[in-house]
Amino acid sequence: MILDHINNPQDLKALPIDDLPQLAQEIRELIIKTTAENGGHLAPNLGVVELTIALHYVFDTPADKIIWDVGHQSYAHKILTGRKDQFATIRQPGGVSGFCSRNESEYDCFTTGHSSNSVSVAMGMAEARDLSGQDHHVIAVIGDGAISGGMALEALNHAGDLETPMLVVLNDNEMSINHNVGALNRYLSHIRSHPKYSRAKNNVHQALDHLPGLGKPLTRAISNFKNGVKSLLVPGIFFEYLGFTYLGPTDGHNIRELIEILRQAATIKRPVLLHTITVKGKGYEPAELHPHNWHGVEPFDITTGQPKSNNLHLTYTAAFGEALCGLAEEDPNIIAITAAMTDGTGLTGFKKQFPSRFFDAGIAEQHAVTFAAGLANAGKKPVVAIYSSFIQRAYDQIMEDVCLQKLPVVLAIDRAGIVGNDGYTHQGIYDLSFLLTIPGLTVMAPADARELRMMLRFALNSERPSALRYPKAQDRELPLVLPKIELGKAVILREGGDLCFFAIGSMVSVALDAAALLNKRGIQARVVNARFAAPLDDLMLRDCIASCHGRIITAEENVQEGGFGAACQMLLAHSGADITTAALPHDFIAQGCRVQQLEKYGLSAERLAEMAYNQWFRD
Ligand SMILES: Cc1ncc(C[n+]2csc(CCOP(=O)(O)OP(=O)(O)O)c2C)c(N)n1
Repeated sequence: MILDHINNPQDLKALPIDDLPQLAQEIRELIIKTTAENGGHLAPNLGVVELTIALHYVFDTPADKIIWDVGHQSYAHKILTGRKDQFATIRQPGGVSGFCSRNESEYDCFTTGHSSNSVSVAMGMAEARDLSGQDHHVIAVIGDGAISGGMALEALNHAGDLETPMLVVLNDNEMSINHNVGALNRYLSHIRSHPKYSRAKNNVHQALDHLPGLGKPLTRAISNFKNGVKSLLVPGIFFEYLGFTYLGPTDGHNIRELIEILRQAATIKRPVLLHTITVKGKGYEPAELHPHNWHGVEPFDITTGQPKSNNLHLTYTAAFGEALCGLAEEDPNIIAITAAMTDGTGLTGFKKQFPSRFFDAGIAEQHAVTFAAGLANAGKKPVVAIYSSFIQRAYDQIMEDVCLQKLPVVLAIDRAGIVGNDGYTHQGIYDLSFLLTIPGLTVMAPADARELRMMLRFALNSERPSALRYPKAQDRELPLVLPKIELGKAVILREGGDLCFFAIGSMVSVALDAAALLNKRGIQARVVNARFAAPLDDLMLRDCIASCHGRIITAEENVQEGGFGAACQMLLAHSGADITTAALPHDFIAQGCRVQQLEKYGLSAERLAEMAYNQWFRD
């Protein structure tokens, strides 16, 4: 095996180019085998194996800097940069990260996970290089989905203007997670479908540039004519107008061709955009055939392509999708919006059933939220479904365009809480804190899927902006009748006078279990399902203080600072109550198993019961 002898880019550079296709094959096999065991981003990684080899073959990393947008496609990069032997631990607790991480390797020069920032990062690093009189290369590798994100477009606009030498490699596989959307995508597909333009490009440039000039007016006319003809004939003219030298499109699986064009790009002392065409899922047939099913996968059987565990339990995501379809049947004003995460947010069924009322805004969380504000302003009932971590991008839009204007937009915030194997960049553990600062926003979290349905209906009937947050978890139905939702009203699920668990969302069932454990020790805990983090149920909190000797433990799957518990503490600041907040630490939390991490941070039934016992009942 060639790969046995490759531990870093220096080893790679010692290989003849003819060996590189075989190396690519071996890396692919390792990626497929490992992803089948651990799960991960299979299709994006299979598409960039040749590109990764070529980049490390031509450039001199880590002195030259490569920034992988999102970083979900960095597996081959990790294998080639000293992490081959740990690769089996990818996405596992304590193992190699599934994204690029500055903590992990000097070859990962930026920690990534959120899309569309690589051009900005690369540009900053390139400017700093020039200001410091250094001369290394800076390269951003960005997908055709990510390049349509607002940040990437802002950076392209700026980079072309500054003329700082840098290379943007556009990895165009015609896919985001689902099929790509938008006008830029149509433009790229136009270039892809006319490969002959590529070969013609240099000739066209040269021929036009050598047309003779005959006096000023004629020169202007000829110049206009040249630009007109170029825009018809030169691929990538859009990028050229932005100030980039456009190279390509080139076959992203032909290593020799890639090496040649990268060497050429490295000689150009201005911003260059290299457009490579790749196949998402390349080399594993099921992934090539259905790349969107293979973007991110759970462990699977390589021969059949079937997932190893068949999970038939209802997730909150599925419950949300079904509930929204049911409500949309009753109300034609309901509209669903995703930011490039149709499947992930459970909207696939809605898209099929109500195609004209479904919008995929692309990787554009900010735009998706303000687009919803526009719809709500004109009388529609928009529901924007976004993961907690990604909606961080739209904080300003929620504040200014939705809440300041009191528009009844519903934010359906999925993956709120610990997310598991994706780790640091994807944790949804800050949303309660940043949403609670916004005046006039109703913030809810359901205790089970039935309550999620009730809350969604409540939010859609509300005249205020609402946020509804729910975890990456399966439903565990509470064995209780749930009273109807009333704004800012909590409900008592279990009576007890020794202490009170005042819990929200996923922590309600955990608190019920903790109360059952305390009951075995003769301690009676009241359990309250808070339902709302804003507005808080002031009366209920004061009743709990009076009925439970002022002993309250709040519980939430969010960081401590600025969260639900902190809001309760603030509300009761002068009440004399003894409030303890059970929450996640104010930190960035690494990849791991959700259940184990909740246990570690004190958010399991055993740990909550222990907390109560140690605080008030140990003699
Ligand atoms: C801000 C943000 N929104 C959404 C995502 C989720 N996400 C991860 S990869 C991806 C698609 C990226 O598509 P593309 O750039 O074309 O790369 P490909 O996976 O096709 O290689 C999306 C939407 C994210 N990582 N960051």
